[in-house]
Amino acid sequence: MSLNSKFMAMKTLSIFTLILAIALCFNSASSAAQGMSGAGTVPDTLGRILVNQVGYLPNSVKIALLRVKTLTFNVVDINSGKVVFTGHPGPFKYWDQSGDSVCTADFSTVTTPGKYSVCLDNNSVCSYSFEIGEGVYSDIAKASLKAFYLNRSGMEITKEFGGKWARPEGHPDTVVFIHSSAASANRPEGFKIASPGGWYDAGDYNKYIVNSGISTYTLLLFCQVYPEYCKNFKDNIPESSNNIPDVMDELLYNLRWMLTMQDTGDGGVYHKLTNKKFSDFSMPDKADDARYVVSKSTAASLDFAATMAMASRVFANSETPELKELGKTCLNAAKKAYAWAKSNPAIYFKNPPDISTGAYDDMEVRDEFFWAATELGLAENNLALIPEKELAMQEIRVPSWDYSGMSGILSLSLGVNPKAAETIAEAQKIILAFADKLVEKSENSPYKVSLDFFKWGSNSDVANQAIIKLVAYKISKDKKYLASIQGDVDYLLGRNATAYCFVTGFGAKQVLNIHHRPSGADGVTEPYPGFLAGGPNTIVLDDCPGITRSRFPAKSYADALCSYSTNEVAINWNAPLFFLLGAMDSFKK
Ligand code: 9MR
Repeated sequence: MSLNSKFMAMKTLSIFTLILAIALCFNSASSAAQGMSGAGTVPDTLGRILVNQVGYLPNSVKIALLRVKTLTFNVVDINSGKVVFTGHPGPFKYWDQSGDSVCTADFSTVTTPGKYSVCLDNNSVCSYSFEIGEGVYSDIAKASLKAFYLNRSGMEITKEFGGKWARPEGHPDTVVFIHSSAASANRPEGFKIASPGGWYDAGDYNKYIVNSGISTYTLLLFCQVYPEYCKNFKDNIPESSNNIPDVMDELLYNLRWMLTMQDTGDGGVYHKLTNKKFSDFSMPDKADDARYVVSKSTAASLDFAATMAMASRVFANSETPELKELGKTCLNAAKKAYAWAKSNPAIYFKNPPDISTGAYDDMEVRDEFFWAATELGLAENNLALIPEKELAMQEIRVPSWDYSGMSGILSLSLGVNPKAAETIAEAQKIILAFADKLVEKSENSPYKVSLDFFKWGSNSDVANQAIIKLVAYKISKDKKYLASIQGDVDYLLGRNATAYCFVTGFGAKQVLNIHHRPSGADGVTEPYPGFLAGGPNTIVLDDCPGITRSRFPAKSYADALCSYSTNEVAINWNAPLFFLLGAMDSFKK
């Protein structure tokens, strides 16, 4: 399908969805209005009522946002049409990030499982519907992990596991050239290596160690924090029938690729495996430009070392002999990569002149050194490596591909080592204080979120903030974190200034046009499901000629294929999404 016809299809779908949404809203609202005298019903197409469009666990805090002033609001049971709750909104508050004012509509006391809407004006205007129930996050948690399977390189996505998104294998990467920037005595320029497997990074078809590191680590952390949930969790992937949990199987697909990115000669790790330039919007099997490994770097080697050391720790606790064995390989690889970084402490990656794909260029690696040393120290029980003094030097902000300090602190805070008790206690103190600050921010925020700064991939910051609170909850068992975590879920699933549910395939106001090559080229109208769109920001305002985005960061988003700065998807965004949704799904109540 050409790009033009794809756009037309998207447009048609958008119009269709709008009509459907109107019809649904009329239906729900008119059934809601049953038994109420003469209420005419107007669907809330203007986003006057912002709700989490997927749903809530029965005992969770449930807050919608209203963009209109009203004395009361109702919660209507869609099946019976009855008003089950009438409440009074909180004060109207202006948010400088969205440029508008909202008030809260708290209906937490509604706990009976069912399908509901929040309605105003004698139920003449109703929100998108949502569910209350113990299983509300099951499907979306599965989809958010399944997205990694759908983004696997070097593997056919079959109908059995990929449904309508089945596609031939792309990028086998069995022949990859050593780029001049990566040449060494044992592997000169043009030398061929095999580096198969792994996930495509994002909407492009390249594979980057720095970003793979944090994404794989986040899934490993999930396995560490929620082992029981992982044991029973299945998302229907080819490996689902083996004796390894699916989350672990999924991350193994990428981890095994990462291992191939190490030069076994000197232990250094290539920064990325890539085409020379971004390919056009073709399917993976049609995008067959030559592939190169480019330049070893300090950041890639340290991220690799940290992730491999973490993997060895998680695998050591596994019941599978195969994983225990792999853990030893990972630990050896980690030590070699760390040693390489120690001898090459300032090899900062920069794209060579003939390469123009993503850079993931990080000029500050103190945090990566801290993270790698911490993971190795924890994995080897080597207290001398755990950098006590460096701990206090780390910045207090969420993990991201270019900031690993918080990943080290998270790992330490969950560490079990009586001899390192003081350092672990210090890390826990940092996590709890950070989480408290995030909670305070969400309590004071008109939109009830901790996010107050919109970077590229802002939605992933929301999910990463939730990870801090979830780990704080794990450490302290203090329920005070739960409302704020729910606020993060609500934000991502529709209670935000754009009113979009940001996870593809879910919600009523759906993201349809992600900047994702297979979704743009496959001829299937719906995008690949389970992906988190990058989200609003004002960093690049001109990626879509003809589309003028809001100057307010929280609204500066375009559901358009061209909007690589707001509507791309990426593995380091889906990993915290899965962490958050999987955690919520594990709570059940
Ligand atoms: O997520 C990255 C963001 O923080 C950077 O500002 C941006 C520009 O360098 O790049 C983002 O990462 C992209 C990567 O370079 C290539 N694959 C797609 C990634 C998501 O947009």
